[in-house]
Amino acid sequence: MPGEPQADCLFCKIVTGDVPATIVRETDTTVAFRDINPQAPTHVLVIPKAHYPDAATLAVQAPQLCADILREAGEVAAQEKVDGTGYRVVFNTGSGAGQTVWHAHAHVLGGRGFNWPPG
Ligand code: DGP
Repeated sequence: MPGEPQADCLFCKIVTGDVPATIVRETDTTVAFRDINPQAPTHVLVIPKAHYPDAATLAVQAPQLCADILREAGEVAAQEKVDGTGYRVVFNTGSGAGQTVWHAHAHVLGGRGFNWPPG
């Protein structure tokens, strides 16, 4: 079933509390926690509690969750006080783009300058 928890998924284990994480926000449908390997002063991951392997699959199978994640990304930025200067929201999708965890997640990065195009 789409959205069902996966026993071997690291982020599903963060949702259940079986793997610890520094959670900064939580809603009925999402969890936001600090990235273990931060790439900016603020680096928070926003995930759906339900399991979808990547953002593209999430968009097709559970579009409301995409809206929830983007709303929460904005809430994280405001809570972290990086919304004024600007922040970046990234969905690495596919291994060629750097995706390493196969549970959809948005990176919310802020607190420093950013280049374009991204590396
Ligand atoms: P990506 O490369 O886009 O799939 O991003 C996965 C991110 O997940 C990466 O920036 C590091 C982070 N990460 C991996 N393992 C853990 C963990 O156990 N805890 C936390 N908080 N973050 C993790």
